[in-house]
Amino acid sequence: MNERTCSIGTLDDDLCLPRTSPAIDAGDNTAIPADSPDLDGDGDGSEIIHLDMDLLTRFGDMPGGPDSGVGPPPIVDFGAYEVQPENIFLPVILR
Ligand SMILES: [Ca+2]
Ligand SMILES: [Ca+2]
Ligand SMILES: [Ca+2]
Repeated sequence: MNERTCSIGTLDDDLCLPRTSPAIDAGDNTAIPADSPDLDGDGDGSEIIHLDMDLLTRFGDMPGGPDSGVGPPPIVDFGAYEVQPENIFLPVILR
């Protein structure tokens, strides 16, 4: 899996969030616009957009992280890209 390198502060940043960002799970679920361009191609342009700029889920939850946004979890992240649950770093414990 290609994982996006997330950094903020330089001109070549790609707007994704580092895993420590307070913007994760801090968006407003009620502010997601309608899927008028039908990004998911299901023929329904009246549903909310549930994909981010990478066409991955817009409603990912950072487990154990605060849900400081508006609405029930999973809460959208601020910005164009959602931190994806499968991309969340989990430490490996070796015996
Ligand atoms: Ca989220
Ligand atoms: Ca649609
Ligand atoms: Ca969370």
